Amino acid sequence: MTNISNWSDYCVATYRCYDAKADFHKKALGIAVGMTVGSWTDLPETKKQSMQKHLGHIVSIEVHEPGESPEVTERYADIRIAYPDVNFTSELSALLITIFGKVSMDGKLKLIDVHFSERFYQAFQGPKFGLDGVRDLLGVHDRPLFMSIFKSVIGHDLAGLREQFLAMSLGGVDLIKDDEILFENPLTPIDKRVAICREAAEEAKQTTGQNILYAVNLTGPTFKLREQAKKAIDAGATAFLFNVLAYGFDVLHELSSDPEINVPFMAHPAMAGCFYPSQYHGISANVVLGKLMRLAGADIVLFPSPYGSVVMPREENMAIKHALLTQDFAVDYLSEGADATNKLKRSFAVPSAGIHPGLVPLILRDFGHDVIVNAGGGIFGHPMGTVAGGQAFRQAISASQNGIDLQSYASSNGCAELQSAIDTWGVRS
Ligand code: 1AE
Repeated sequence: MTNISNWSDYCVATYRCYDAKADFHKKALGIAVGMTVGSWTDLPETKKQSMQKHLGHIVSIEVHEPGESPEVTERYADIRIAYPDVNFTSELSALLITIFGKVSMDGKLKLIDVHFSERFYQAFQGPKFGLDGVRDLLGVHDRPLFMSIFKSVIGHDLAGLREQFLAMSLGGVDLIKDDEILFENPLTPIDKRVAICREAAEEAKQTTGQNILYAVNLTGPTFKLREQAKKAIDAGATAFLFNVLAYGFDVLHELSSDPEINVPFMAHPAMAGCFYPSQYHGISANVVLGKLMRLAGADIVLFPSPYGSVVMPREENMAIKHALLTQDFAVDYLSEGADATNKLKRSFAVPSAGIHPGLVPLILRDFGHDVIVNAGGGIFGHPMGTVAGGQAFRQAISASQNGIDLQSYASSNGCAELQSAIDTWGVRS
């Protein structure tokens, strides 16, 4: 273990390493040296002095043996390595290659956390709008937000999309997002899609009085995304959906910090299954869908919930929520858990996939007031139609906010839409 006087010049990665027999100190040293100066012991003394500032350091190693508690069934160690800032530039790609490039392929090693140096952290503004900014744009502060997802989009024309948009809007949604599989296509190009949906949002507002943000899918060749974003903004775009993991965190960072792209970014988790689900490999959900998304500038982040059709363990969900809402980012935690000085705005959490009204009480129990309830099939699949599908969700949100169980609320308020949703999907507790 090294005694460094100024940890603020280092980014610290925490790894979980499983191995029945390994010498974890040797493993840690191999990472600290191998991912920085390459070799150390063989260097002459004069060279060691000049290389010292580039050397990675072991911060701590916590070894866990099977049987020490009921949860520990295999031998593992949590290893923290500090990487000197001087080795890499202020891009997330540079950081990730430094802390989890080659070693990501070397044994049962998972990156489970990262804390940033002050210099690295200061290079990022984080979400431009954040949770509070999104609420301000919508003018909704007194309840969880509600979002719906376009379904059946490929092969549909503009009139078809308009019809879907209008029905979702009349159901009482705050946000509507494109399906992430909708790319540029001759039937519904981005500028035309934005214009027609904006028109539908205005029409619905006459009835509901609600503002709506439409997160249009920003796609295309990487070097043309900026141009594409501006084209969409000129057509009236109010938010972007972005497949961050396919393009890279730095691409989101560049786009979200562009002063001319002044709308919120919604990060889709497509491909996240390549990173977090394995116990032994990859990058934890709190890092890949939490800290890195927020640092790169996502105002809103989607991820699977513990209750729907694509399931993520609750503990991992809560770790993402923590990463999106708190300031546990900077390396200062090593010296008494201090908060970072440059505070990032909070990002909205959106537990998603297979969500229906009967899951709303669980979502609000786990995520509280500052969450976006999001559904596609749970709206379009409602037996009374899409508008009723949205209304059932709004009723479920009101019931849960008031601490009333859904069945009692539906019965005592004559909510046929919620009742029908309960009859179809049930209520989970
Ligand atoms: C975790 C992403 C969820 C998503 O993008 C999506 O389209 C969900 O659709 P439903 O609600 O499962 O129909």
